[in-house]
Amino acid sequence: MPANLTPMYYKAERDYRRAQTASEQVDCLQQMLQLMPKHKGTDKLQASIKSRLSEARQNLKQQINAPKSGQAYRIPRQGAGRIVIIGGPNCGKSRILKELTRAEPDVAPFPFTTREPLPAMMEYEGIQIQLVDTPPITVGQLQPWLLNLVRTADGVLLVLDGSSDDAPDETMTVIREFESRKTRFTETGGFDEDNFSIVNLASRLVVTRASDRDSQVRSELLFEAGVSRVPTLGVELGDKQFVGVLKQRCFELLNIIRVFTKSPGKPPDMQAPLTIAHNGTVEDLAVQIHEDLARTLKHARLWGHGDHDGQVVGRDYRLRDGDVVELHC
Ligand SMILES: Nc1nc2c(ncn2[C@@H]2O[C@H](COP(=O)(O)OP(=O)(O)OP(=O)(O)O)[C@@H](O)[C@H]2O)c(=O)[nH]1
Ligand SMILES: [Mg+2]
Repeated sequence: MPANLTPMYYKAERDYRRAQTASEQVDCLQQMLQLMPKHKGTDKLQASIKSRLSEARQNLKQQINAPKSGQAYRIPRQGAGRIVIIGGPNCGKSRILKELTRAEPDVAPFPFTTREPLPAMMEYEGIQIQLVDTPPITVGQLQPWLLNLVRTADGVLLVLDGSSDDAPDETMTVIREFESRKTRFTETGGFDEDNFSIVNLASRLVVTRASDRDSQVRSELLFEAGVSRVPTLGVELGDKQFVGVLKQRCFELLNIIRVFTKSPGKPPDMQAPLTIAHNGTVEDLAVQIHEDLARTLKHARLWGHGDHDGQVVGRDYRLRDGDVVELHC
């Protein structure tokens, strides 16, 4: 039996995946339970959410009672999505952040330069995407805060130094550190269907110093060693042409579309698109703006990919990147 989950439920589930603390997780799971239609088709999902809820409550209790230990960073979410840049030492993580944003991270030709995470905003065709540079990961050195930052991200750039013979092993180490903590890098993200504690992250392998003629061989070694294949992009960061391509790949990684809204009789604000998931509907757009709007929404008018300008469409109509929408209650 189909679960027939609503856009409001999916929004709560997305918030849960992004929740950075046990307390936020508890709130989101409670909301998911509340928003879920209760019938045979959702029995399994309900049971799974209830068990995750009791686990999150347990974690929350432990955190409250335990003395504070280890490093913690609180990085507020901004923009249409968050992409975390990770990799071994000296592979070019900070240089990527420097090229794609206005941030000025320390970039140096020696390893272990970056000690703390650094967020910065990347502009891409009217939307802002948050990128986060991170310290290098080596054997046994994956800090809990970094694991949490990555598991709650919307996407990951896994960076491999195309000019170094050590890079395949170093990158493999990074992958294993995450894998042993139920975190995998895959082409598209999401929870594992059979085991909700496994998080699959939408990822791209970025091979820096790609002008090195063996760079491709080095990245292939990784996949030949059994790592599941993710789309790969070779870049030479001194060359500006790669910056545009890398930005576009970051946008694609988030799997979102840009939609412009307008009020009746007024032109749309083409400077400030909203973003919704790829394949998102008119109702998803309304949920994004305000839950009340989603409840009272009757129909929408569409300019863009419809049959004709101003076409009337229902709440289930699937929007496309660049559509202009007027919502009517
Ligand atoms: N020519 C060239 N140099 C690169 C490229 N990517 C990175 N570099 C250089 O490689 C060095 C290391 O880059 P960083 O960005 O500091 O490396 P990182 O991964 O942040 O290093 P840690 O913070 O130590 O982990 C710097 O000198 C960069 O300018 C590239 O594609 N081409
Ligand atoms: Mg760095």
